[in-house]
Amino acid sequence: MQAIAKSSPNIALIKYWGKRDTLKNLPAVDSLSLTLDSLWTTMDVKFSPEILQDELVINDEQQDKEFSRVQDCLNLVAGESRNFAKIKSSCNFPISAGLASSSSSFSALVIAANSALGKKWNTHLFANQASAISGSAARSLLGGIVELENISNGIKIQQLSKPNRWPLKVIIAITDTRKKSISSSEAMKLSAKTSPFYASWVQDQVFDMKEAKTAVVDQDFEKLAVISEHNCLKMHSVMWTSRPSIVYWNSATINCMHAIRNLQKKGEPVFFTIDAGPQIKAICLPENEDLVEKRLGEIVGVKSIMKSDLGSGPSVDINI
Ligand code: 2P0
Repeated sequence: MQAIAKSSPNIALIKYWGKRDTLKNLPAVDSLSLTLDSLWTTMDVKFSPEILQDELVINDEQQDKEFSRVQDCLNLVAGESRNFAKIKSSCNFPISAGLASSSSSFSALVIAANSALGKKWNTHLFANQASAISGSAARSLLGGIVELENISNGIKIQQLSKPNRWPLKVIIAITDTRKKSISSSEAMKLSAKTSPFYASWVQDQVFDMKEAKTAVVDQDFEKLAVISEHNCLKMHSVMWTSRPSIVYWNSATINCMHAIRNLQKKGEPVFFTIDAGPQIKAICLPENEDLVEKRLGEIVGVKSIMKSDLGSGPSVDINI
């Protein structure tokens, strides 16, 4: 009744922002992402009748509150009359800081909980369970470049490109490791309710997805760069025009953007994306990885740099 799963966060190039059903946590738009490999979260889940209450330990620290989302996830996978569980998690990057920690955490939790119960891998089932808790988590169930599509009553994920087919590099400039001031979930609800641009954001996503998918199939870096930056800035425009406005950036975030734009002017194949936090993710080709890392590392306010290849997806270790 115990299993350990390891999963990596994913970085969306065509973003998920907004829900079409808040109760079922279904996304309003399709999305496309890169699964990383050097950032990871492990989840060790043990169900037992001898455990007297749910227990959650993250990076060796006991969590006494705010683990209702973890409990909701276990209830979804194992049913409300399940045994209590001991959950031990480790994460090698900052949590809740715009680095997609919920995607790696909840994908790993769904895999570990199902495996601890002896259930076999089922991509569609696991994706819908993960997505019900955290919309971005389903995409981390597959490696490489992944599409998340809305279907009636749920979602569907598929791998568009294996990690080695197009070996993109992701360089992350960390500008602030503090927890974000407003959760993505709350911020999305606010955007849907108050931004005058929300409806067109949802409508335009169909075109952006089509462009990005064509770029992936054709390995057209320039096309992927243009549509990804556009989609990212559009999502942040929806956030900025929410009331009250949601601004996750700081001055280093903007300076990193300018640095990347300057590299682009010199013909370097690199583009940026930014999620619900102040970190910049630069996507580039292997040959300009060192230059991008150097330029971002020089910017005042950049605290550290993390680098990743595309990953091959989660792994699991079962111990019943
Ligand atoms: C994404 N984000 O596509 C977008 C871009 C943040 C900005 O998916 O509300 O924390 O739990 O379903 O999983 C945030 O993801 O959101 C997110 P909920 P979650 O990556």
